[in-house]
Amino acid sequence: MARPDLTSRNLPVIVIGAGGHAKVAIEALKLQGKVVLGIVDADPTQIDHEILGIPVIGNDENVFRRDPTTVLLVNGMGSVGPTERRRAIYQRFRDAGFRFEVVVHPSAVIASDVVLEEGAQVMAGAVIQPGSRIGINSIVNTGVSVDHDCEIGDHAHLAPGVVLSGSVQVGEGAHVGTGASVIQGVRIGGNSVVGAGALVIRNVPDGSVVHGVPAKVKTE
Ligand code: JB3
Repeated sequence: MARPDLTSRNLPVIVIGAGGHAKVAIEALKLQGKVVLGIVDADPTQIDHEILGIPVIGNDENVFRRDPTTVLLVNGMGSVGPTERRRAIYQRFRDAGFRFEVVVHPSAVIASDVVLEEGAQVMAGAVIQPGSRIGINSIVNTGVSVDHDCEIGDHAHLAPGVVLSGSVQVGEGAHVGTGASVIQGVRIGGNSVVGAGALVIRNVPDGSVVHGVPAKVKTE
């Protein structure tokens, strides 16, 4: 399960970003019993808005002026393709000494030996089978199925309804789109994008975009 040095620290949480992904993360955090101090957002018009009763308390400076040992952060930025923005947010705060909380919706089914790295997020209804590792700052979104011995790279995003068979490797920063399915033993390359609904039956090269049934590299 999650690294003990992260889950044993019962610190309050601040969420970065006040959009749709933050809403899903906050719902899970509340069900985990976490204290959420507030949300920070780059858009000044978001100030004083609330998500599920949690207020937007300022921009990122509101976090940077705090002592990094007194709060944990949750990355509320999702991705609908390239994952760089979410990764950059994680890196900026991590470089300043802040740590990221693991988010696990209580309805997720996670095998006892699964490793959830720092900042990993497992949303409602996800299933993760034994032998799998979920990388730093990655998202296993709503209803995703990760079967045995999968490796999900750091900063990767498995969008809602993705199905991975056994021993699938998802490279760092890859985005696997909504409802895509991947057969056993396939490697999805780092920073690649798998289109929604694709059926992946062959390895996906690093940095490529694939789509379709069966999935092929997009050429245009
Ligand atoms: O499909 C699903 C289930 N979820 C999607 C998710 C994965 O990605 C969702 O439907 C959206 O397509 C998308 O959600 P996300 O990332 O929450 O996007 P959006 O609703 O646009 O909200 C992003 C928020 O982050 C905006 O309010 C931005 O102003 C804010 N933001 C952007 N950069 C930032 C920064 N906030 C802070 N604090 N710092 C930044 O650097």
